[in-house]
Order: sequence, then C-alpha cells, then structure tokens
Amino acid sequence: MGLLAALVIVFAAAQAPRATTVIAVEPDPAVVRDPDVRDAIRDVKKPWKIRDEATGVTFVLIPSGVSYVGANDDDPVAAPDEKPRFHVTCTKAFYMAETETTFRQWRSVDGYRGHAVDPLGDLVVDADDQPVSMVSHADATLWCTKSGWRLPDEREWEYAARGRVDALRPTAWPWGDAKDGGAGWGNVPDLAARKLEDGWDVLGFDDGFAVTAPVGKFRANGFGLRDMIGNVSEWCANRFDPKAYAGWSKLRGLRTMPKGFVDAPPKDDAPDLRSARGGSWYPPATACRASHRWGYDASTRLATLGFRAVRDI
Ligand SMILES: [Ca+2]
Ligand SMILES: [Ca+2]
Repeated sequence: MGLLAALVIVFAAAQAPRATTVIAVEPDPAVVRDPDVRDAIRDVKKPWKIRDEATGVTFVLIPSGVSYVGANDDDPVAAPDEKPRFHVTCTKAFYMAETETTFRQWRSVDGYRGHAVDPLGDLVVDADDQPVSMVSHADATLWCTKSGWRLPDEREWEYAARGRVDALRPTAWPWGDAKDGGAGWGNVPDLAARKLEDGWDVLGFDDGFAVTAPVGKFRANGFGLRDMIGNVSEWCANRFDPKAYAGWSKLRGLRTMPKGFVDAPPKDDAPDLRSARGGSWYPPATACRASHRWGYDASTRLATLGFRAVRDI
C-alpha cells in the first residue's frame, strides 16, 4: 500500500494545475459592453479573466456563440480567399490571451531566453511589453504547448476578433464599413508608419506608433481582447488553404480543435502554409479587417508576425 500511495502522490503532482489567479469573475461592463455577451460569459460559469502566474499571460473567456467568418459580399477590398462568407457556431467556450504574447512572457518559459530580432535601425521592437515577433509557426506552437496551450484555429480567431455572440451583420472594419474612422482601435499602418517609407498605403491618422506598440494600449473588442487588429499579425494553428471557405461554408457549426490537433501533412511536397490573422503595424491597411487572411510558409519569421495563446477549458 505504501508504494501505491507513493505512486498516487507522484501522479497527482504531475497533474497539478498551473498556478492561476482570478482577476475578475464577472465581465467588466465598461469593457464587455454588450449585455448579451456578458450573459453568454456568465453562462459558462467560469471566471471572465484569469492570469497564469508562471508566464503572466492573462486570458479572457470567449463564450460560445454565433457569428460569420469571411468578408461581406459588398466589401470592395476583400480578396477571393475571404469568400464565401459563412455562418459559424462556436460550440465550446475557451480562454484566449487578452493580448499578443509579449517578449516578457516569451522569455518566462524555459528555453526561450534568447531571440533573434530583425534589425530595424534604431527602432525598438523587443522591449518587454512589445509583442514577440520573428517567431516561426513551430516556435509559437511549441511555446504554447509547453504551458498546455495552443494556437487558435483561424475560424476561432475570427470569431474572437469580431467580439460578438449574435449573427447580426458584421462590419468590414472593426469600426464600421468605411476605411476611415479607426483611430484608437489599434496600432495599424498609419501616418506614423509612413514616416519610415514614403508612399506606404496607410490609414489617415497618427496612432503614435511607427512599429510595434506595447500590448494593450488600444481599446478592447467586444470580448475584452486587445490588439486583435494591428500591432502584429498572429499565427493560427491550421494550414492555409485559399479555397478552404468553399468547403467550410458547407459545414454545420465551428469545429473547436481538440488539444494536440495536427493537420494532415501537405500533399506532394507542397509548401507548409499556415494561416495568420489580424494585420499589423505594417501595410497593407486592408489586412486590418477581421476577415483578412495571410498564408505564410511555416518557417517564416517576420517583424510583423507574432501570436497569442488559447487555453482550453
Ligand atoms: Ca501605427
Ligand atoms: Ca494583432
């Protein structure tokens, strides 16, 4: 019995939950302004905002709900890979990091002390509170896995980026259907960025940041997430297929990816393209729409590309 008891203790230790602090049980109505979203969060019966103590990553609860993925038919700048728009049901709530993964958080995990940063002259892009960039898809995936987390599926990402639990018509840009009017919504390619390079296609205001901004400086979306639009684009878990929406639009509901899910390998030595979302501080401005999709080779490292983690419930 003594040996059995010892084994039970070891097993229990191995399964011990990570130290997590509850930041807020109830959604803050000043942040989550839609009462339907607040009700959906309460229905999950889990705290709205929590913090992982080992890394400092703060998560907010993304409730189940219904939304659209893809561009509206009348969106004049939508690319073919954003269509056809389809209706999804997020069937299972999950936690998503409130911000992009920062350098401080990145370095808090063993084995991730050092990091190569793309030289951008005198511009600082690797301060503790700036989003980590220059990370490959494998880097981002492994970093998440070490803490028991994962990258989002791009449908989950877009559902989360829209910040709504209903099926009302989504807007093309986070702030509306017109390109202008986005001041305060995120660190986007703007007049500050155009000082780096004449002729860049930018939005017509100055958000104060030419390159990456410290995370969380701009307004939260309907779920309380920050910087989903702009700052750095964000790796998603799944393979990028420009024609995927034709098939996905025929599925009923959003399939939440199980832990450890891996896409089938690419066929016939095709490149291993992975999806990235949300636009960044760098042009084009049209990438700062929730429906915009990037497909990058998985080994790509860019000063415009980072990630955020999902923690399953
Ligand atoms: Ca900017
Ligand atoms: Ca972002």
